[in-house]
Amino acid sequence: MSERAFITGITGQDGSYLAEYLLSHGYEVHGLIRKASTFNTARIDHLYQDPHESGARLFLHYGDLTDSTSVASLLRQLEPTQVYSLASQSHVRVSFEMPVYTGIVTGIGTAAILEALRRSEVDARFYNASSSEIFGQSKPPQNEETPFRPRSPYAAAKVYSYWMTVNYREAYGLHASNGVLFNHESPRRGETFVTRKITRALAKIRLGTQTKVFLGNLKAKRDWGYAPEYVTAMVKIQEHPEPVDLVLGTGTSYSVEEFLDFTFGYLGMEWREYVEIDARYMRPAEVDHLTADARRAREAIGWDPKIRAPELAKVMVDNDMAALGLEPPGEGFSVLQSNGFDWFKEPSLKLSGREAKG
Ligand code: NAP
Ligand code: G4F
Repeated sequence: MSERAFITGITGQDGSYLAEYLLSHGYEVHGLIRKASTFNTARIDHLYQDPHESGARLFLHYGDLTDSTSVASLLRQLEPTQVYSLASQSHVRVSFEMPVYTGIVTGIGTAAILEALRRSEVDARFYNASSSEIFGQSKPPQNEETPFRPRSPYAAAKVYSYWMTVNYREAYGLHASNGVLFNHESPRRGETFVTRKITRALAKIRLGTQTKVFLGNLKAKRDWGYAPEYVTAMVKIQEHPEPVDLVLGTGTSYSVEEFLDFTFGYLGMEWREYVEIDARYMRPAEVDHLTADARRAREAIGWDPKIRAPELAKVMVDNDMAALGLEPPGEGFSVLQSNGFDWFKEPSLKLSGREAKG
């Protein structure tokens, strides 16, 4: 039988790249989507297949992580061979505003899937989208032995989902793995995460429809990689004979300030003329420095990401400029081409007029 994947969070950045990757590798893909009053499928519309047509391999199902019965009945009905648990309230700053909701979706939501899987007795492998945020203030570089010191409701919920994944493996023998992913970005990144907020603002400043961008802490350092490379690691983890918990990142890190240098500098501009600090974007507790030590992943699954933040910045600026009909310098597109990223397509992104506030 060919592989049948069930993805929660298919409408998100990672879910969309993962669906695209799996479809291009012959999988049947089922995705959980939320009912919204407007369409929330922009990232996967280019993958849409009419389910009435024979040969369709992408199917979308309504559900919500806060309704565990919807997830449980889907798992029983679909009998997937692989489950990717990617859905989450994934914004760290927002988790301070909505700590309980974040716990319910990002923490308990994972437990609900694991429990549904156990009860259904469906023989599926399980992947949990864990996060480098679980390391919090633990000293970099962080690896599989680094203590967890979560600094936000989001991170605390991710610690819970990490240990529930381990627990279901140990207690019930599930092939359940954690991918502890460091920050990964792309042209499909949500508009309120700092990299995309910057590249989107820069494109609008070039167009003349925005004059400033308001940001928070510019000193924090992150290990920023390119999202399509990370979804291939998720699949490799599922294919690993034994369940594993692996740290995934580039091993390089830069400050937000340096990311501003890469993006504005790419267009020959000085970011200090356009950036203002707004205390609203500071966090009650910050994670100062994340850098992955991903040696174990390299050995276990042969994962070795190619794109680092300086190139990633160009990829994202090129895409956000093109989305506004501007002529980008194109160095980012060349980086992708020369690294063989031809298996995914960017949906035709249109930037909305609203400034990203997150
Ligand atoms: P994202 O773009 O924010 O996508 C989140 C997805 O979860 C969306 O599809 C969203 O649906 C869905 N979702 C949210 N609440 C839901 C609910 N109550 N029920 C069902 N679906 C719900 O996140 P991402 O960047 O792709 O990240 C994927 C996963 O990896 C997340 O778990 C995130 O926390 C984790 N992670 C991300 C990174 C990173 O750097 N990107 C690093 C480490 C870990 P809507 O489209 O309807 O909102
Ligand atoms: O882009 P961010 O919001 O990402 P953050 O908090 O690192 O979380 C992301 O990566 C995690 C993996 O480590 C994921 F688990 C999580 O789901 C998410 O994808 O912020 C990055 C840094 C922070 O230090 C933040 O304080 O940028 C700083 N920052 C400065 N100004 C800002 C802003 N962040 C945002 N979102 N908006 C600002 O205006």
